[in-house]
Amino acid sequence: MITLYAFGTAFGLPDPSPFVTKAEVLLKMAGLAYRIDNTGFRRAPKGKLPYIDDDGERIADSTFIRWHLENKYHIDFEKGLSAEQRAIGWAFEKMAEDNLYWALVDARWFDEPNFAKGPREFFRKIPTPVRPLLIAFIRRQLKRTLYGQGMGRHNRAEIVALGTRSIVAIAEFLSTKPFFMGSEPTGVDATTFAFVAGTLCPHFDTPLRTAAECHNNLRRYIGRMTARFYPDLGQIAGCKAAA
Ligand SMILES: N[C@@H](CCC(=O)N[C@@H](CS)C(=O)NCC(=O)O)C(=O)O
Repeated sequence: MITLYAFGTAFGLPDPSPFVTKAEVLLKMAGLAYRIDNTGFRRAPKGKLPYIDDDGERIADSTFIRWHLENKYHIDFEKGLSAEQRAIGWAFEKMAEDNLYWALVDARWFDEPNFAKGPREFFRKIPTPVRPLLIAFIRRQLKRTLYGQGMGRHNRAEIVALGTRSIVAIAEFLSTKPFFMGSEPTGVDATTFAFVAGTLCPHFDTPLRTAAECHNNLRRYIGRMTARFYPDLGQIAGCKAAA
């Protein structure tokens, strides 16, 4: 049995981490049995979630998890796609993971009202005397990471402009198709679903969310993906498959 190490459902999302959601959707697409464990962060091989344990073998990082599933279980997440579509899928995935993601981090962790009702909650089990110190330490570290990555060198308006451009690109490529590459979901949908759902999350008030809400096709897409892969979750951000 595969164990997926995750943070756990939060803010109306399957997981606050889009990378964890991506990995879970891939497991669902593969039709493999798995269980979720929300207690593995401290033992994460690369210090991040997600990772999986597959019969004693630990694989960290959502892309390596995908490649592991493809290799070990002979799953083709891109069945029927042309080489051109596969290349486009990879580019969109990395745009979401390495660019849009950091705009989401900025909106959730460094906008004070969003931080107060969002990530601050992750620390609620930490004893009161050390909690503010730990929160300040983690935020300082994350700020440094954001700066090192590059996104943190921009002002808020510039960050929003970059994130919005990614949302528009996803919406325009999706266009009227039911799923990202056509009539059926493929591997790239695990990523685009996870990051668009995270952007639309109504728990956070962000200009990026407002930008995403303008695209009805994105809302229907999230509704469609949720109905297919998380039927028990109801709706994410009130998105219906047909609206
Ligand atoms: N490249 C990784 C990124 C995973 C990632 O950034 N996870 C974040 C949550 S969204 C994390 O665990 N951060 C904890 C930390 O950096 O301390 C993947 O694809 O899995």
